[in-house]
Amino acid sequence: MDAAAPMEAEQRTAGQASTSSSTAAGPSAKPIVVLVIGMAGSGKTTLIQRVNSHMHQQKLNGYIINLDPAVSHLPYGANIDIRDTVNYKNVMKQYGLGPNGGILTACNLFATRFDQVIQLVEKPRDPPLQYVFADTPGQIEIFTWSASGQLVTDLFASSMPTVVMYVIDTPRCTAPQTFMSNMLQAVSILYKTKLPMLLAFNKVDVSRHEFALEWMADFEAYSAALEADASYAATLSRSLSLVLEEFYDGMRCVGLSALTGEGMDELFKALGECVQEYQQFYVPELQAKQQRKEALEQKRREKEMAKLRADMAGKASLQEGGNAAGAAAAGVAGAAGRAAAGVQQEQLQQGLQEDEDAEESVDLNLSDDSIGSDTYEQEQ
Ligand SMILES: Nc1nc2c(ncn2[C@@H]2O[C@H](COP(=O)(O)OP(=O)(O)OP(=O)(O)O)[C@@H](O)[C@H]2O)c(=O)[nH]1
Ligand SMILES: [Mg+2]
Repeated sequence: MDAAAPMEAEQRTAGQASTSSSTAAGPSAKPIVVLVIGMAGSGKTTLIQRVNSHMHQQKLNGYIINLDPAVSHLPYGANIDIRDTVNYKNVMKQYGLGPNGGILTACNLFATRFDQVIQLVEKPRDPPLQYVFADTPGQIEIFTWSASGQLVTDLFASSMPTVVMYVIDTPRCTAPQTFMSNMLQAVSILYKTKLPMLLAFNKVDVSRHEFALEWMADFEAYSAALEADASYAATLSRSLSLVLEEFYDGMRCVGLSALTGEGMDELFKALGECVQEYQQFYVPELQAKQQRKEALEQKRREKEMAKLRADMAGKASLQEGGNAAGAAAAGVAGAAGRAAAGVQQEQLQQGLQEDEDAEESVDLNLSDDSIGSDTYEQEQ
């Protein structure tokens, strides 16, 4: 893997999408990060191509990151492309993996350098960036249920307003049970990322998405669509539809066509609303999480300091005992005894000094290992 690759790739394509003088987000505002996630073939890449040309048209300052190592052709100019850093076919050969293992490992390798990507995105620009779109692999679980996906999501979400755009292949959702599978996938992503989400019903040029909106708004309508089906799966879908009412209620939905460009204005409007949700719910949650971590660290430090003080007190009383013994010996054995007591005291002093030195390193150790493990417990 080439360490400098994200930088080089960015320099190579810098400015491709950055032509705007419009600063709708404000000069000091951070860009809105949109993680484009969806099932294979739902149209994520084509949609980003459409979004890219819309941003050029509207003079919005955008930035595109491709996180799919297996894509053979990109219809847009990515500012950062994972393929410039890691070749998933080489990874497959090197580690003896199949295609999915290769893609997953390539993503994991790239994620280890993702702090560089964040730095590039955060680099001051004039005019500043307004939107960052990230294209993800078609194998949805490679991003949503992997360490790399989690890392990328967390790094973005803790630095910039971040939104998940879940792309749905509308024509393939017209069957009520396929629709339900897609909704369950969306719920699981929402549950995993806890970020504001937008449902993007793509390919409305082939099939309008109003049926989906109706099913989401009206349980009876969804139930009626399943009426002829008395199978176990249909009954389960009916029950799930009731359970999902709350999920449907707060969900923003837009109908889009990557092919014709329909729905682009609605998409950007909905993204703005998602950012408000991010500020309102995610930021306080993030701050609370940080405070919990700090409190945990502080508690652990105090505990270790108390333990150390107790050890020191024990050593000091030992030292006093040593002095008394030295004095008694001096009384009996004269100068030789006094010398022996002096040596003993010196050794004890040296011991204490060593402990004091050790205090610093114990303290430092604390802030590394223990905090990590405790945080992990807390997160569980
Ligand atoms: N009719 C129509 N076809 C579309 C639309 N968006 C994408 N497609 C087609 O859907 C197919 C898949 O599109 P991609 O953009 O490659 O989908 P993807 O989600 O990136 O695919 P993976 O990355 O492989 O998961 C292509 O043949 C596109 O031309 C759309 O809005 N309307
Ligand atoms: Mg794609």
